[in-house]
Amino acid sequence: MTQALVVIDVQNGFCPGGNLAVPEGDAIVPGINTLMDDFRHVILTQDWHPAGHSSFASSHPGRAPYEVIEMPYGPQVLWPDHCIQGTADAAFHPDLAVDRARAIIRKGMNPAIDSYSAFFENDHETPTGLEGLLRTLGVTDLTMVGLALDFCVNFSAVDAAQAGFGVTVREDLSRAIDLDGSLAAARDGMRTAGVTLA
Ligand code: VGL
Ligand code: ZN
Repeated sequence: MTQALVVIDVQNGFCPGGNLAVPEGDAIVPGINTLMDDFRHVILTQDWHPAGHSSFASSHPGRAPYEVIEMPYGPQVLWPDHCIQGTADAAFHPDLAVDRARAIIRKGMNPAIDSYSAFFENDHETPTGLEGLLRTLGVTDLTMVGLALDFCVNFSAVDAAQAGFGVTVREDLSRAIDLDGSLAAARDGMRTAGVTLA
């Protein structure tokens, strides 16, 4: 068994003061830094949108953040503008031990498709390359932590389990947005996919 730690989107934009702040998003940083010492491979993901991204409510006249619209690839929650490439909002939390990371996977760069998962864009077809990286490294088992538990951590964990990795999500080192029951639905979906919630 070879393990990797995948740290999802621990960025200023998802921490208090950020454009899409997750309650207590910053509280998990010290624990994640400590956990990194237990892993040979540490991967970070970074939500990295071009300005005017199609997941932003501001790109859809008459729409407000947190409304849901139909996109060609399925329903899409509209978000406040967040994590725009090169901005402070998109930077990692300043205390995150980014130097420990073997690789940083950026996602959400295609203007037309959102990407919650670290493995595939929301069309569930376009890969980010993370699966190939992990397989090349011989990784079999993943521990996932980060933001937000009910969106990017959830989608990443389900995709990883479906790809055949053993997956554990550390809920104590993750925080949720919890939109209209999204946290409960995410927990159900992860359990159904065979993800261990710890
Ligand atoms: C995320 C919403 C939009 C996340 C990213 O990291 O969970 N959520 N973009
Ligand atoms: Zn995003």
